[in-house]
Amino acid sequence: MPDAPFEPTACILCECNCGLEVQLGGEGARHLVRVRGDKRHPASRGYACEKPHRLDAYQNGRDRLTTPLRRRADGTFEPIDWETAIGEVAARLARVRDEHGGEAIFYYGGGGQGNHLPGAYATATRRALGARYRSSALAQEKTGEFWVSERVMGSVTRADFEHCDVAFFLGKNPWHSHSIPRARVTLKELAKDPARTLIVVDPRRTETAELADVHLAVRPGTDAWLMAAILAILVEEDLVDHAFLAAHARPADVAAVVEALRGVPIAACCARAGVDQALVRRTARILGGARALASFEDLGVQMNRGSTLVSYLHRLLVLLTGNLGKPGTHYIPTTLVPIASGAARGKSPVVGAPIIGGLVPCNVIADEILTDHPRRYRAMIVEGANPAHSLADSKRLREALRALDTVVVIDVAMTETARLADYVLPAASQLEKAEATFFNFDFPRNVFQLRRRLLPPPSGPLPEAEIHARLVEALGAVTEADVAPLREAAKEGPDAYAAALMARVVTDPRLGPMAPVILYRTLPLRDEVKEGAVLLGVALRAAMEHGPSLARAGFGGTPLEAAQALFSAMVDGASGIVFAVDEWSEVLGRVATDDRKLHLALPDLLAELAATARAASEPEEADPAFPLVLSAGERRSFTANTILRDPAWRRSDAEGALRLSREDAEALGIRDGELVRVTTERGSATARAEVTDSMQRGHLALPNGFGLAYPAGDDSVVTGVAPNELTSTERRDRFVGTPWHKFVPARLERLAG
Ligand SMILES: Nc1nc2c(c(=O)[nH]1)N[C@H]1C(S)=C(S)[C@@H](COP(=O)(O)OP(=O)(O)OC[C@H]3O[C@@H](n4cnc5c(=O)[nH]c(N)nc54)[C@H](O)[C@@H]3O)O[C@H]1N2
Ligand SMILES: Nc1nc2c(c(=O)[nH]1)N[C@H]1C(S)=C(S)[C@@H](COP(=O)(O)OP(=O)(O)OC[C@H]3O[C@@H](n4cnc5c(=O)[nH]c(N)nc54)[C@H](O)[C@@H]3O)O[C@H]1N2
Ligand code: SF4
Ligand SMILES: [Mo]
Repeated sequence: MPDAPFEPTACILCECNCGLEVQLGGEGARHLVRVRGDKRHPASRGYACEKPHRLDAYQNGRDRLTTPLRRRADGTFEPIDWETAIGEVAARLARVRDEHGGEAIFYYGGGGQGNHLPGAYATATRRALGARYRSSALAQEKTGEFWVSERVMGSVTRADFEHCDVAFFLGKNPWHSHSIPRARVTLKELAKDPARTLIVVDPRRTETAELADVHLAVRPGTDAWLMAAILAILVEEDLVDHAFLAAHARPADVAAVVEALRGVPIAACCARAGVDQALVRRTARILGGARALASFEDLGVQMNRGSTLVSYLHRLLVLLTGNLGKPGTHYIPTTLVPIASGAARGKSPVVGAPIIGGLVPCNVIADEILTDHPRRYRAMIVEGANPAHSLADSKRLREALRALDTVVVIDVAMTETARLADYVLPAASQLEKAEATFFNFDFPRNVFQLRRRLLPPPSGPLPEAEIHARLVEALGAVTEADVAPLREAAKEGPDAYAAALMARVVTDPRLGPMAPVILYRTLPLRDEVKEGAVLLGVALRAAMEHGPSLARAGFGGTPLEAAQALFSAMVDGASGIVFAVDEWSEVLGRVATDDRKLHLALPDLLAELAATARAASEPEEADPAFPLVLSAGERRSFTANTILRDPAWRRSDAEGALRLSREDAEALGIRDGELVRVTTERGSATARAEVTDSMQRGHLALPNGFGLAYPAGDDSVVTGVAPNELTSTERRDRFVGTPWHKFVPARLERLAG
């Protein structure tokens, strides 16, 4: 038999979503036999790292869910049919809504690294239930950056590493974590070109740091001092871009920032950060002298002490040096769905925590539940996420999930969170339905890919679009009478359908919020792209908001015409399409503050800077019981959050070693490969030690994505340490509540034997 053809899809293991081509084969032709980068994908252009070659472990995991499950009184699960499951879930959630208000129903997730269409369909379910509060992983990593960016620029930015002459990575290891297109190609090009400079700020000598021209091996948790020193040197040595600031910033802001930075004690800050002042000065001069600076901050600082201050200082670095709006610098992308929003609106009902970008801080979720406050959450829907594993303090989160009246989990696998649910609803895998992500941040040509369904789901699981459609129907929010006219219109062609949609749905306050489900139920689409229906709404919004960018990509005309053309291209472009073409000259015009100027001076964060600067020469306060700092959750070659659960997918670091320095190993009498016990204020775990020169003294690292239970024979086996058994919810940023996963006080001991 000839080999099956390679079919286009995308990788679902990190937010790059590189285009892939896969060949199906094996039993029932349901295995991913060969996987390679897709050269036709407009962003990744054939690139893929080592991880997607193991994607079959996702598609054919032994813990895949095959039927809806209902918890019995004794905690075990019984299989139930879909009709029972949908009926009972709808009835229980409706009861919570009727007794306590829809606000008591909390929604968590909506998609991981590869699957964002479920979140779009879930908006219908949330609206049908009147659910108001929600969160996702973004509220324990990016909300600080988003909030600061929103206040300074009215928008988030990304950067163009392909064309920069100076690249700056702050608490980020893109060699393994990627997050920029074709990361390793770009990093190697930077490293080998003598005219370009790669700068890495990381306590560990990471794979990226190995390639760097300058590695600032900052002491863990002291980036605020390092960044303050760099900025103060820029001011002291007059390396700021005055022309840029005169044109785009408010003079009073510039003056306030300059004055604040003049008060920073540079020598003390460098000493506190553990970096030689001469090296910091050299770095500041490179940054200040860059023709084009591209920079990226990530979890090393965003999940660490002073995270929001560091995000602010990073924005100041970019803007004081004028690195916004020209090739090789920062840009404001054209987005399809505003997932990276920093708008602060409202507070969480119990704790009063700020809601940024619509998300309740992950670290307060347990506090919002474990209370007798009348507005506590009573039910939770979890979709495409594993919060019992991924949120700080797993023990407390488990307790919170158990305290809820109803927990519904929609997932492909029996996860740590699903085990605590009242109802588990099995989802079709990302190869068994059409899927997409809204991590579309490229520039000047921005890319979107609707991946086709490559194989039908086995009997049992359903695509989330279908699950949400059934739920809203069971809740009575969409009836046959609502959808029948659209079905009729569809028979007359796309224009009649669009007209009916505008007249009957978009403008109807009851049906408007149900649009995703109505589109799914009525838009005639081929089976392999059926779940793409909601994209018609997405395309319509994009056409109304970003007409010129879409037109340059070939989607012109009236907004409706543009939307229809874009939607057709999305549905037909199996390897991804360019949906927006931008121009660098437009970027500064996208600054969306009220007066369209950069608001450099944020008083609360300047006060925080002043307090931090004052504290520069104070000694580090370490609890003698926990003298070391654990970074809980490092990205490595074979980690991918909890998307791949079968431990056999890893070709190295099978157990997820705990990394420590030679100095600490010697002091503690620990040899490479020995078992050690790591203890924090919240828990204790056993791991295998990896003694390495890449770690600095006092710093420990454990990988993320470990500690998952996976079936082995009649039993299940847990491999490695679940990082959040060791973290606490209280250690969090005081502005936006993001956790300090990278700064967990810890102690280490050798285990006998
Ligand atoms: N292989 C792989 N890639 C992934 C993922 C994955 O699970 N596996 N997950 C994806 C996701 S969801 C995300 S959010 C990104 C995250 O991507 P990254 O943020 O790059 O990932 P991490 O390895 O968690 O943290 C980055 C670095 O922070 C450093 N660090 C620790 N403490 C400090 C400190 O005090 N200061 C500074 N400056 N640095 C510090 C660590 O040494 C580490 O090298 O990765 C994405 N890519
Ligand atoms: N201590 C510590 N904790 C961390 C981190 C850390 O560095 N340290 N990193 C944090 C970060 S940055 C992130 S992004 C989070 C990630 O944590 P989460 O947001 O919880 O996401 P994942 O672990 O990726 O879990 C994704 C879930 O989606 C399921 N899934 C896969 N495909 C589908 C599908 O098609 N449909 C449905 N319904 N489900 C599907 C998978 O089985 C899995 O259960 O973890 C965070 N937690
Ligand atoms: S870089 Fe990310 S999306 Fe691309 S192949 Fe690797 S894990 Fe997959
Ligand atoms: Mo993440």
